[in-house]
Amino acid sequence: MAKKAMETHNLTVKQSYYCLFLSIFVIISFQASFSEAETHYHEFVIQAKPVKRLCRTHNTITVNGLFPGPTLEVRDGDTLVIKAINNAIYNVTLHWHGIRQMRNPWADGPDRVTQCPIQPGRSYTYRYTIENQEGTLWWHAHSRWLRATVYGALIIYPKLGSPYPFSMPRREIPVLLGEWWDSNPMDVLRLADFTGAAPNVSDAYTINGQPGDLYRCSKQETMRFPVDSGETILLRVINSGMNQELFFAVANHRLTVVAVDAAYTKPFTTSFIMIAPGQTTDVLLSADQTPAHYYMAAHAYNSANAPFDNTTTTAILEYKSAPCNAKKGKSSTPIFPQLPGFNDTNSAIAFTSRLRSPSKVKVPLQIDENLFFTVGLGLINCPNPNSPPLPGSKRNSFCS
Ligand SMILES: [Cu+2]
Repeated sequence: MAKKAMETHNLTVKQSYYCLFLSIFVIISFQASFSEAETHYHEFVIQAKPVKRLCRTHNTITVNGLFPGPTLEVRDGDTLVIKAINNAIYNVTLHWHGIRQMRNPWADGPDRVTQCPIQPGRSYTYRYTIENQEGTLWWHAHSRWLRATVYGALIIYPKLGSPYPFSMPRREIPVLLGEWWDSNPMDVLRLADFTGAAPNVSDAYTINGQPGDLYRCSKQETMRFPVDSGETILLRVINSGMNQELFFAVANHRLTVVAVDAAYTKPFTTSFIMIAPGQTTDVLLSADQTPAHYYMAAHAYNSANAPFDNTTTTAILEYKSAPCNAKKGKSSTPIFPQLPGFNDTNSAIAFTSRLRSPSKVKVPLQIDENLFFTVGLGLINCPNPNSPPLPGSKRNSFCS
């Protein structure tokens, strides 16, 4: 009897050990499958910095003194923790454009919609995880017109071991298109609010913060992108401008569109793209032309009968093996691309109508007629000593 009890006891001990080992194994393998995901910590100090463009220096609001701001590089599944410290004189928030903030609106950023603005001298920490998104996005200020200068690229690579759905480019270049005012953008908006008229149009477009060769006092700083002959380059084009839709092209090079707004597309080849503010477009470019210098350029697509900035921004695609005279920029000016005309709606539509999903999308055929609406109102009265009260509100607002 005692022997039997001992055997039963031994069996129970063995079973417990077995269970323990199994649990440890399950925990370890569970962690292993997620160990690739990283958490990235950043400090974004929003501060004024002297920035000289178009011959004049402005006290420009930047992140960490950079214009454009820092590029965030992560993988799908990673977490970003960004402490925004406001050392500027304006209230500010930051928005992570295109990130699906599922059940996490506190990190989305619209000023007075999902958070009170960060007051001068204060800070706020944004924390979010990338869930099943990859490609090019961007971040920007979401308070008044601070985003004219407070913005940067947000690049999401696929999970470790997952390839792009196209052959691996040898080089990747973020191309941030922007709009520059030869004044304080906050004053441009203030004036428009005061007069009721449309805000003044920008004075220049920029590529990675530089207007390029066609503007006064800009030629020395024009963005140059050195490339090797024969390589494939992924241009991650972002329209971080305030208002203007833009045409973009690279002289003598065709562009293969592979993604827009961090969603892959059915690849197609084009001589130009049209990109709206807030949008991103990833294009592959093959450096298969005669080694030389080629302009990439952007100008407005503007079909409305309204004033617009009709200037053109440029950067230079430089083949490293280009002859020396091209390198010194002396005898040979870079070749200029053909951009559609400002009001060429046919070209704009012809481009956008080619955007397709890479595979068939399942559309629900059984339509549920029950619609479910939710409306939320932010009822926290944001302390906002720096802004005048908004019409119809007690210093809190529901718009952005
Ligand atoms: Cu945005």
